[in-house]
Amino acid sequence: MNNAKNCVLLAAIAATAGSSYAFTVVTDASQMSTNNAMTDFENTSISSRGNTFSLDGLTFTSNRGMSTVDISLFPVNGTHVDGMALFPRLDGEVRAPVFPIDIDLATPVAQFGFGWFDPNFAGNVAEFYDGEGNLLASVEPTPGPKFGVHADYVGVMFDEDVIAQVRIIPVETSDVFAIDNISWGAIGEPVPAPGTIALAAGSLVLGTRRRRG
Ligand SMILES: [Ca+2]
Ligand SMILES: [Ca+2]
Repeated sequence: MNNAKNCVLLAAIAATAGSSYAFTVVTDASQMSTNNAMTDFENTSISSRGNTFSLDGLTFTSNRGMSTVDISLFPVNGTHVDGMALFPRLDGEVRAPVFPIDIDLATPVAQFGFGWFDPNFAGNVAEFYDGEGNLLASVEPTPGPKFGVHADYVGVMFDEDVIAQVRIIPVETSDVFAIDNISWGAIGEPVPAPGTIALAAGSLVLGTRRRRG
């Protein structure tokens, strides 16, 4: 089922060969680290959010405005998306036209994924950029039936904290969508390998014994 996504992965590596980092495409929230932060919009109300909206350390931007909406009455509710979600229209009406949503991270992260409500056309894409605006990865959701009976999960995992911005771009302004259950997390400083820790502990014991002797 992931052939399409894998093709996009390879294409992304080829297209950014000058600054490429290896990454894994994520297709379900269960693949993401349990240490990640989560923005699920459940603490928001149904409201217009303007062209720029900040929540949980994420800054969302969409040129035609956004709103937080309740999608719980749609059949797909509970699969990748749930309850309150972010919708790329200022008036909150779940209809076309819709426009891209950019998400800026306060500090770069290694993992980023989200539920994509109702992707219907091939060519929708989530683009992942580093802090200098270089495209790192490009992942398309799997299209499905219309009218809110379908959702997909789109994400990537890197070995380094390189993701600074994510652009969610509908291929057509008529492909109404929303985003929810955003998961992101940094790796931070590399963790020492277990062998290194054991060696350091052994040295400490040795040093203690010498002092006693
Ligand atoms: Ca939600
Ligand atoms: Ca749609």
